This record gives sequence, C-alpha cells and structure tokens, in this order.
Amino acid sequence: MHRRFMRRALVEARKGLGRTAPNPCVGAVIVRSGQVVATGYHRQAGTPHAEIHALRDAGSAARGATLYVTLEPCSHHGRTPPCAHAVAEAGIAEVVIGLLDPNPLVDGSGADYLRSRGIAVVTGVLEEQCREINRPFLKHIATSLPWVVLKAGLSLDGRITFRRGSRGAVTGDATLRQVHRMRDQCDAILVGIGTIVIDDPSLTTRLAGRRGRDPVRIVLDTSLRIDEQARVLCQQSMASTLLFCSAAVDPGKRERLAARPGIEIIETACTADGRLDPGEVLRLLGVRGITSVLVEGGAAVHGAFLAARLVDRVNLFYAPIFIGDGGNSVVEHYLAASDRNHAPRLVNTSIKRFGEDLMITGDVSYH
Ligand code: AOF
Ligand code: ZN
Repeated sequence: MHRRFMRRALVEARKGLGRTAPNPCVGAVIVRSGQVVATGYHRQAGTPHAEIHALRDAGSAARGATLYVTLEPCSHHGRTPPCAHAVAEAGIAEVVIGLLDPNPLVDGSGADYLRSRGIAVVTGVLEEQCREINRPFLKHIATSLPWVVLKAGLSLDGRITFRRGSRGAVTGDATLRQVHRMRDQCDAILVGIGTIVIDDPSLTTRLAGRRGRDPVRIVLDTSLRIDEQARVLCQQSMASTLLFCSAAVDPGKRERLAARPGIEIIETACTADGRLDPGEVLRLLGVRGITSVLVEGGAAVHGAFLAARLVDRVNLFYAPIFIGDGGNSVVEHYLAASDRNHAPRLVNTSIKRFGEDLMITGDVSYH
C-alpha cells in the first residue's frame, strides 16, 4: 500500500526533474480512505515545496489524511517557510517519507517535529528510487559539486568519429531523441572547444513537439579561440553560455564576448601542463548552484574528467557498427589505466535499447 502511493508521489516528483536546482525534485500525494485526493510537486527553487502544493490542493480533505512525500518535509525557514509546520497545521494524521533529507538544515528534524506533534511517521519507503531521482541534489548538498554524467555516442570499436576531427553522427535518431531528453533534465551541458570547432553545436534542447528546457551551455576553451559566430554564442537559448578560459587570452576578444547578452567569461586556474583544471571548473559551477552537468565530449574532455575522477555516471550509446582506423576513440589523453585493477569501471550497470543502438549506463567506481 505504502509503496503504491509512494510510486505515485515519485511520478509527481519527476515532473520537476532538471528544473529545481539547487533544490531537490520532490513529489507529494495526499490519501484518504485509499484514494488519492491531492497531488503536488516542487516546480522551481524559491517557490512552494511539494507538500504545500498538495496541501493546497487537498484543502479541508487533508484533515486526518495520510501524506506521502518522496523527501522528508523541511523544518527550516529557507526561501519558504517550514513544510513540517504546515503539514501539522493542516491536520495530517500520518506522513510516509521516501528519503530523509540530508540537508544539514533538515537532516531528520522534519520527521522529529512531525512526531512531536503526534503525527505517525514512516520512513524509507522506496528510498532507493527517491534517492535515484535526486542524485544531483544529493551530491551537491554533500560536496558542493555538481553530479557529472558523461554521455557519448560511439561505434562497437569505441570510436566517436569516422575520421579524426570529422563530424557526422555515429548513432541513430532514437539515441538523438534520448540525448535531448537528457539535456532537458540536467542543469548544464559541457563540451571542449574541439567539439565546438568540429561540430558547431547549438547545445540547446529540442524535444518532439515541445521546446523542453535548455541547460546552461559550458565550453572549456583555454585560449579563448572560439569563433565569435559559433552557434553556442549566437543561437538563442533560455539559458546562458559560460566560457571557461585561462588568464592568457586576447583581452579584446574577451571583452567583446563578455559584453554580449547571455555570455559570461570565467577565468579559471590551469593544471601544471597548462590546461583548464576540470575540478576547479566543477567547483565554480557548484558555487553557482548547478547540481548536474552533462559532459558531451570530446575525447580529451572525457579523458581529463575520468583521469581526475570527476565522472559519476556514464551513458554510452553504441551504434551496431565498426569504424576501424581513422576515428577518434571515446577517451583520449590524460587517462592511462595500467591494468584491470586500476581502470575506472562501471558498477550498477544496465543496458537499454534505443532504436538499433544499445545504451550501457553505470556509476563510475575509481580505484
Ligand atoms: C524543495 N522542495 O518540495 C522540499 C524541499 O530554500 P527553500 O525554502 O526552498 O528550502 C530548500 C530546502 O528544503 C532543500 O534544500 C531541501 O533540503 C528542503 N526540502 N526542498 O525545494 C521540496 N521538500
Ligand atoms: Zn519544505
């Protein structure tokens, strides 16, 4: 019974995926006599929490009812007042919680408050699913860093291009649609300048029939060699474009670009070998409240992020083709695993089909 209604609350929570940073996505349902009488989800940071939407939807029907919520109701005064208080005021009799909120401002005190008001509290229902939808929030609240997903489309022999530096999709249309769904649900998308030069991508979200939400576009461009007419700079997006570069760039170009609306230049520390430090880039993104980053290439960016142990999850879309000599490998430079035991590896793997392509996904474990 509890699991059934928590699944319903998860459906609500998912409506906010990718839209709530730096807050979590949270869903709530209110149940009376085995019937869902109200629902709610968190839409955007700074606006009411999921429980408040559900309570408003329920009105007087909340009295004596059970509230299912994917994340522990908060007990603190943040941008909005504490939900646990509103839940008690509304006369809710029982609260079923998916995941306790690790935010140090909450961290069990929401559940404790509800109990202190005589409300029955159950925790840990479908906890793993509630955790899974909030990987970005959970990583960000614990480390101040965004959650990093590496995505690539490649051949069976691990190539992402047909010739070195050539453009042209390796994977099919179904994969492309899935990639746009992924973009719709992450806060930011990151590529290296090589990808901009070769592909000139717009890095916006295009979903069939609807626009979707654009992620913040991030380009790692050490010497600021980006073409001032590049799509990522010119093509309209609802989000801004951040160019990360070193201190040693053409000051005139830097000023011109920074003056353009929606474009920001961020000077970043470099590693000993003179390239942008990916850890420092992520730190700066975390400070801005970006909780998830989709790394979309190219090969050297993949290598740098894996070598620095910064990738949390990998989504590889394999087209059922061989490319052979000539193309770029999916990971180049920086990473050089010495043997099986010292290679970053995927754990918790799963496989899914997109058209004729096969996607393997997993969390990265570093030794
Ligand atoms: C949400 N939505 O549905 C729940 C949240 O600044 P505030 O007031 O929005 O508080 C944000 C914190 O509230 C957030 O970090 C999380 O710990 C807690 N719960 N947040 O955005 C919700 N239930
Ligand atoms: Zn709240």
